[in-house]
Amino acid sequence: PELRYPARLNCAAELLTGPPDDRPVFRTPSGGTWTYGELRARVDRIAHLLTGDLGVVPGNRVLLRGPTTPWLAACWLAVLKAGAVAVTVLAQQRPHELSTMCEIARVRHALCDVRAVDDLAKAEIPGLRITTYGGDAPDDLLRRTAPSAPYPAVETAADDVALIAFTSGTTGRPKGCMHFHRDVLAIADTFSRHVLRPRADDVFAGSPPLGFTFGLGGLVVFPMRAGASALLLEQAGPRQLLPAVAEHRVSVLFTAPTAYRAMLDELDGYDLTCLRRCVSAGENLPASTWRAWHERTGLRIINGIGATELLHIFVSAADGDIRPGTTGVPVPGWHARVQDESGEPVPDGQPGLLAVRGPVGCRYLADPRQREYVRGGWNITGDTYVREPDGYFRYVARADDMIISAGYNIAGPEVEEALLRHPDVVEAAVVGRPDASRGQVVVAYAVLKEGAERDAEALRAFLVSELAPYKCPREIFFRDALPRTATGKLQRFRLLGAGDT
Ligand code: 3SK
Repeated sequence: PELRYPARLNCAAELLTGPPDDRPVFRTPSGGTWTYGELRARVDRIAHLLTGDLGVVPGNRVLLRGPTTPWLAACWLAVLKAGAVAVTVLAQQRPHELSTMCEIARVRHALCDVRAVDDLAKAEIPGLRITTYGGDAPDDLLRRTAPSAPYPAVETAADDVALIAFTSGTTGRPKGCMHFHRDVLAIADTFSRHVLRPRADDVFAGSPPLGFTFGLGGLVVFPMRAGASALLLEQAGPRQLLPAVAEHRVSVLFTAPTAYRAMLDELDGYDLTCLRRCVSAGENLPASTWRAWHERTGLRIINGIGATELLHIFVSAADGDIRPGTTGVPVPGWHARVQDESGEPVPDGQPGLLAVRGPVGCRYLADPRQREYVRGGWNITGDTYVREPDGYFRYVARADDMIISAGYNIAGPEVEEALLRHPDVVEAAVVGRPDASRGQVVVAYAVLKEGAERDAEALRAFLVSELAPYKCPREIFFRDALPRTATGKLQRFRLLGAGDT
C-alpha cells in the first residue's frame, strides 16, 4: 500500500488529535493516569514555554533526556508541535557522548529530567540552555508552564525534519539520523497498522526507552496513532515487566530476546491472559526462545528487525504467519532483498547483505557514511540474511560478525543459538579470534543460570551434538554478564582478550 500524507503535516498534532479528552493515554506503575485531554493541555503549555520564554524557533534542535515518563513523551510532542526538532538521547549516555551529539546536531536547548541533569551539565556544552522538569526547583519546567490557551501547531511540511536519533553502532563517532514528520506516521501506518493491528483498548508497554526509536514507536507513536494507551515504566528490566503486565493488563509488549529468555524463568504466578501481542526486536530472536515462550504462554512472539536509520521495524510477520527461526517478510509498504557487495541480488537460499527500501530512508546528518548505508536507492542495514525460497528472510549475522575459520564461513549467532539450547545458558556471544593458521578460530562466552556449574568441557560436549565440528568453539569462557550498548545490543568486539578465563 502506498502511504499518502498531505504536503503540510505536523505529526505531533496528528497524534494528539482524535481520541476523547477523558480517554487514558499514559499510565505509570504507581497508578497515575494521563488522559488525552490532560496530555493535550500539557503539550500546549510546554510548546508555549518553548517558543515564548525559551525563544525556540521552528527548526531549532532540542535535546530530550530523561527516564521513560509521561513528561518526557509530552516534551517530545511539544517540541514537534512547535516545529522544532527533537534530538532523542538515552539516559545512560555520558557527558562526552552528549557533547559530541550536541555538536553534531547543533543543539542549543535541552529539556531534561532533573534526575538526569548532572551528566548533561558536566558536559559543559557551549551555548546550551538546559530546562529541567520533574523537580521542585523554582525554574522547573512544570512550574513555569502555567495553563494557557491552546497552542496552534506549527504548519510543518511533511518532509521537514521532526527528530534526530543517534546511533552509535558498535564503534566510532555517533551518527545522527534525521527523520521527517511523515516518517513518524509511516512507522505506525506500516508495521503497527498491518502487523500489530492495534485497538483503542490496547495497553502498550515495554523495555526500550523513549530515547531509542524502538521505544518511541512502541510506547508513544503506535498507541497514540491507534487512540490507545501506554504504561510507561522507568524501570523496565525482566523483573519489572512481568508484574507490570499482569497488574496493568498490558496487551502489547515490546522487548528484546534476552528479556523474553529471562522472563521464562519467572512466569509462574503471573496472569498474562491480557497479552495479545509480544514484539521482539533489537537483536535476533532464536527459534528456541520463540518456542519456549509459545509453550509456556501460548503466545506467538512477533520477531522483527528495525534500525534507527529506518526508524522502526521493516521486516517482520503477523502472528498467524510467523515461522519461528526467521524474521519474516517485508512489512507492507516495505521492500527487501538480499544482495552481494556489488549490489546484485543473490539467489534464494544464499547469504548476502540485507537491502531494504520503503517509506522511511536513512539520512545521516552531515556524515559521509551515508554513502555506505544507502547504495543504489537501497538501505544496506549491515546484516547478513538469507531469503528462503518461500520468501521468508532468515537472519545469519551482522555482516561484520561473520567468522571465517580455515575457509569456513561461520555465523556467530548460529553457534550462540546452539549454546542457548543448553538449559544452563542464559546469554551467549560467539566471536572470531585472530589465528595465525586458521585466520580466525571460534571462541564462545556464556552467562549461566544462577548456581549452574561453569563446566566448559560439558558445554563443549553438548555443542558437539548440536553443531558441525568446524563450528564448535575452540574455547568457551564464562562471564557474569555480556557487554551491551545502551540500547541492549551485544558488543562482541569488546569480548576478545578481555581477561579470558
Ligand atoms: O535498532 C533496532 O534494533 C530497532 C529495532 C526495532 C525498532 C527500532 C530499532 C531502532
